[in-house]
Parts: sequence; C-alpha cells; structure tokens
Amino acid sequence: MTRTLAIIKPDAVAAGHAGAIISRICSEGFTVVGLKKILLGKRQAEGFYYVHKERPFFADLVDFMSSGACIVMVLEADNAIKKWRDLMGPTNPEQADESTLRRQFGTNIEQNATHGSDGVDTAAFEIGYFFSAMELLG
Ligand code: 3AN
Repeated sequence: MTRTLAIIKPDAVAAGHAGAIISRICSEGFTVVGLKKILLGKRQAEGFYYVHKERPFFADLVDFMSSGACIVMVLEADNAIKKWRDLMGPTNPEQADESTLRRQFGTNIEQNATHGSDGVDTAAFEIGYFFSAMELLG
C-alpha cells in the first residue's frame, strides 16, 4: 500500500462536486486515511507550489488555489500515486478521457478540479505539508 496527496481544488468545491469526487474515490478502491477542508492563504499556496515558482502561470495558480476552500486528502491504495493520477486524467481537461475526474469536473488547464502528487518524494512533501502523522489513520 502507498499513499498520495489529493486535493479537490476551489473550482470543484465551489461548484458542489466534492461529494461526487469523494464517492468516485471510494468506489475506485482508495482508502481515505486523512481529509480536511481548508482555505489556503497566498503564502501557503506559494509554498505548496514552490516548484512552479518560475513558471508563467504561477501567480494565477496561487490566486486560484487561495480563492476558496479546498478539500485535501491522503489516499491509500496499491500504487496510489499512479492510480490517482490516472483517475484524474491529464492536466488539461480537454485532453482527458471521458471517464476522468478532470474531464468531468475540470474547467480549464488551471482550474482542473483536482491535484495529485507526481512521485514518491513529492507525495511525502505534500502529505507533510497538510497532515501530521497523528491525523492519518493507518
Ligand atoms: P499536474 O497537476 O497535472 O501534475 P503540473 O504539476 O504541471 O500539473 O501543474 C500544477 C498545476 O498548475 C496544474 N494542476 C494546473 O492547475 C496548473 N497549470 C499547469 N500548467 C498550466 C498552464 N499551462 N496554464 C495554467 N495553469 C497551469
């Protein structure tokens, strides 16, 4: 079993899609080992996305991620990082399969409904960014 960080982004929370997304997470066989609803400040969003700080979309991304509540989760499954990224689909919802969450709930390449860690080291950083060990049920 491995773990990944998942976020339901402000666009999907504001549109009322959180319930449908969590339902899909459960039906696909993930265990939700941690979950909370948070409002990121700009500094917190910048810290989370610091690897993208030189990218042209960084300021807009930080504004978006701090524009409303997010739901952050730790998901557990066999091969959780890839399994969650497959369920989300690619960054751009227009290029995603019909069955993916970003296609179903994403608005555009930035406001794409969900986030998922992209590797083992990233998952460790991202899980630790939002959760302490005692908040995660084994
Ligand atoms: P992913 O979340 O699919 O791993 P990353 O890590 O390349 O994609 O990008 C992080 C986030 O930055 C994306 N989820 C999206 O919100 C935003 N983003 C990525 N590429 C662009 C872009 N070309 N224009 C605007 N926002 C982008």
